Amino acid sequence: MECSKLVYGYKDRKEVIEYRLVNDQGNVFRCLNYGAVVTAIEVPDTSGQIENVVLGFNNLKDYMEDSPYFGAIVGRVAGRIKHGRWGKYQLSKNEGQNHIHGGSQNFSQVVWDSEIITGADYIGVLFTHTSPHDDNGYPGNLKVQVRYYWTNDNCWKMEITAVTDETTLFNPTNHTYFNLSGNVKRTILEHTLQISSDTFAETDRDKCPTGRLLFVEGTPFDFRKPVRLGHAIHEQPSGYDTPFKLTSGFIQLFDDGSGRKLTIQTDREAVVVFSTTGMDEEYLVAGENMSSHRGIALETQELPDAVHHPQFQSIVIHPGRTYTYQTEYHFSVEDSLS
Ligand code: G6D
Repeated sequence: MECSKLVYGYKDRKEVIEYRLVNDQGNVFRCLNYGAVVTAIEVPDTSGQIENVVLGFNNLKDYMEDSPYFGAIVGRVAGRIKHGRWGKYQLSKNEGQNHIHGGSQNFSQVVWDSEIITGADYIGVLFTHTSPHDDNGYPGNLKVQVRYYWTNDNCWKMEITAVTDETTLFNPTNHTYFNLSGNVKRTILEHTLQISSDTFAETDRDKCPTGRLLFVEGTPFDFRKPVRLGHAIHEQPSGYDTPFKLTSGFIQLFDDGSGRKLTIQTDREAVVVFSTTGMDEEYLVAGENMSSHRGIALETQELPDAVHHPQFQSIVIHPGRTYTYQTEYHFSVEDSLS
C-alpha cells in the first residue's frame, strides 16, 4: 500500500492537498482535505479495466464554485430542516425558507486538518474540523473527525465521530455520486439498485419530510429486490430525492455492463437516494455537461428534518460523549447479480 500527496490549490491561503491512496491490488482512492471530498475511486471491471466510479472535477476551482457536494462530507446536519428552526434556535436559511446541508460554509466547503493513517490492511486519512459555536446558528463547539480507510479488498470504510461542548444537532453524511460504468461512460439508468427498506419518508413540495413513513410495497419506491433504475425512473419520472428508512443498513448498486458492484453497509437509520434527475448544468463532469442520471448519490444518514418528527431517530447530541457513525462501501465484480 502506498500514499502520495499533492498540492491541489489554496483556499484562504490554506493548502488544499489531494491524497492518493493505492492498495496492494493497485486500486486507487483519492480525496481532498477541502470538504473531505472523495475525488476518485478507481476499481476494475470484470475484464480488469481500472476506472473511476464517482463523479468529480479535476480542479479545486470547480469544487469551490460549482459542486453539488460531489464526494463531500456534509453537515452539521444533512438534508433539510423546515424553516431552519430547532426550538429556540434559528439556523441559517440557505434554500428558500429552509435550511439545507448545514448552511453556508458547511463541512463541504472548509479546509480540514488532515493526516495519513496506516494499519495492517489499510491506508487512510484522518480529517479534523471544529465547527465553532453559532456556526450557521447551531449551538456548541463541535469537533468532528472523519476517517477514510482504503483497504486491500477494495473497501472504503468511513467513520465519523463528533464531540460537542453544548447540546446540539449532528447528522452528517458523505455526498458521493456513484457511476459504476467507469469514467461516466454510461448513465446510471442501466444500474440496478437494492435497498433494505420497507418504508420511505413522504416529502412536501420543498422536499421536507411530512413525518409520514409510507410503505414501499406496490410503489416505485420498492427496492427490496434489485430494480433497474431505468425501469424505476420510468415509473417515477421525477426521479428520486428520497429518504428511505433502512431495515438492515444494506444497499447495493450493480452495473451489468461493467460487472461492478457496490455493496454498502451502514449503521445509520436511513439513506437519501438522489438520482440527479433533471440536473442539467453548465459545468463539465468527465468532459461533458452534467445532465440527468450521470450519477446517483446514496447518502447514509438519519432521516432528514428529524427535529420536527419525534418518530424519527433523534439527531440531538450532548456533551460528555463521543458519537460514532460508520458506513462501508465495498467494491467488487460479478458477472450478474445472484
Ligand atoms: C441532496 O436532497 C438533496 C437534493 O435535493 C439536492 O439537490 C442535492 O443534495 C444537491 O441530496
